[in-house]
Amino acid sequence: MTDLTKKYLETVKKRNPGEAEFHQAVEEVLESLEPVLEKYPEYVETGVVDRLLEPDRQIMFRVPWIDDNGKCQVNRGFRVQFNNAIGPYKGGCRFHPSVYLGIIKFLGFEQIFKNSLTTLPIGGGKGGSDFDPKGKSDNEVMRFCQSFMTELGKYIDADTDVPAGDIGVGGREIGFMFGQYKRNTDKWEGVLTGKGVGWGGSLGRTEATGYGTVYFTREMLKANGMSFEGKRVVISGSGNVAIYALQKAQSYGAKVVVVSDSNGYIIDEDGVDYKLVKQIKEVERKRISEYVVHRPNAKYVDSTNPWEVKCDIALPCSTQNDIDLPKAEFLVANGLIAVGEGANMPCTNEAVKFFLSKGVLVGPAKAANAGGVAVSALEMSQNSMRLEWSFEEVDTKLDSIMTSIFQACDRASKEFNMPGNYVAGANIAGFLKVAKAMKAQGVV
Ligand code: NDP
Ligand code: 2IT
Repeated sequence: MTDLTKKYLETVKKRNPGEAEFHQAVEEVLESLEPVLEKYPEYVETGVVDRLLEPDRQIMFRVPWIDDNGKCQVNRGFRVQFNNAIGPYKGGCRFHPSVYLGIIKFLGFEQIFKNSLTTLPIGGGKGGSDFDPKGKSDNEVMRFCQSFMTELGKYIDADTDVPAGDIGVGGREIGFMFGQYKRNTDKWEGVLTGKGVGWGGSLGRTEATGYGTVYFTREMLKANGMSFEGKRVVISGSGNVAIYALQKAQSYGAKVVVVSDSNGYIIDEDGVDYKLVKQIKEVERKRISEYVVHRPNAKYVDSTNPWEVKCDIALPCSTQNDIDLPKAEFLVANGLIAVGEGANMPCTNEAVKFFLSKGVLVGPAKAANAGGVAVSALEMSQNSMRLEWSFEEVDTKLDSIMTSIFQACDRASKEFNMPGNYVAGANIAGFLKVAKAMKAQGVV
């Protein structure tokens, strides 16, 4: 680590105590940028890096709501508007009990580079709450979302900041939040993405992150003379990203044998039944253990570590720090060839370094899962134009965006003498576009 990286990192740690995930995300990016800052010292001299490490604005607010027993509950809401050099703040909202400022900041920080990679004009932001939608009635979720939006709505609009979904926030939550925004402002505008089809949502947005992860991984494999065909795949998670990564990987001839949730995982050597997972998790909102009721040949394992099952390709699609060094070591010892990060920061920095040292291909989250936000940006375009594109049109655009993201990562990794290191390539390519814009716009 260079002295400059150490200095930036020390400042970040001092200024943001106790925010381990944010420190982790910053460290990974700064390490990748070392040769870039040597080549372009102007980004140090004009304070571009110092400014990138400090969010434009961090909003924290109380979210009071009444539960079904008539009792007042209080949660905490967040929106971090990190950087809008290349477009309005854009990024999802996460509702999960683990949410605190450090998680929202790591997500918002990564979103800057991810959004830059999409080639579309969107800045970086993220929001959420420590509210847990699990086990709540639809009415409770609605009252929570309305209260959350009544406060958040003061800081966003279609040209300023456009939230979307993430863990715990899907079509139902976006619907309730959009309704409340509209009621409070009297404006119909594309202030949220991931809306329902028929009222401003884009066809293909639901599938976009999972499909995009597989499109990126396909390109990465192809560039290294391989493909999904016949490969054994393990997926963590069984939510929005996991479901559509599962479907797309299978369509390319992969054999997906595992999906999981926060309680355990199922292993199905006949290949996981995508429609069944979709029905259990997306429609019925039940536990993945339910799967074996319908598929008696499959097995439910009461363990939160699906990475104890060997595979050729790992698609982590649940949450951050899902794969640590010991899990990475197990996977590599058992023949892993590639990782496609559907989730945000699903591998620890140590795990990523280990994978790269062993020649395992790593499709980093910022690049590999950018398909979701890319189609969100296409939804914004459709809303502005008052038009609706077909599923095929959106999917074709998504595929070509993911392919061009892979090419950008590949090019940057070669330009800075780290061929095949798509992690560094993504950080560098994502950074350069934002840095150039920030320098041109002066010290703001
Ligand atoms: P969902 O809420 O739809 O699904 C999340 C899945 O991960 C569920 O299976 C959930 O299990 C599991 N999970 C969540 N938290 C944990 C945890 N702490 N430990 C173990 N398992 C956990 O979320 P998404 O599919 O939308 O998001 C998954 C990942 O993808 C996240 O990292 C998100 O940031 C990232 N992402 C999402 C995008 C999107 O468009 N939705 C875009 C880009 C990235 P359970 O059902 O038990 O809660
Ligand atoms: O992490 C992500 O990119 C998302 N959760 C999607 C963001 C978006 O604005 O669609």
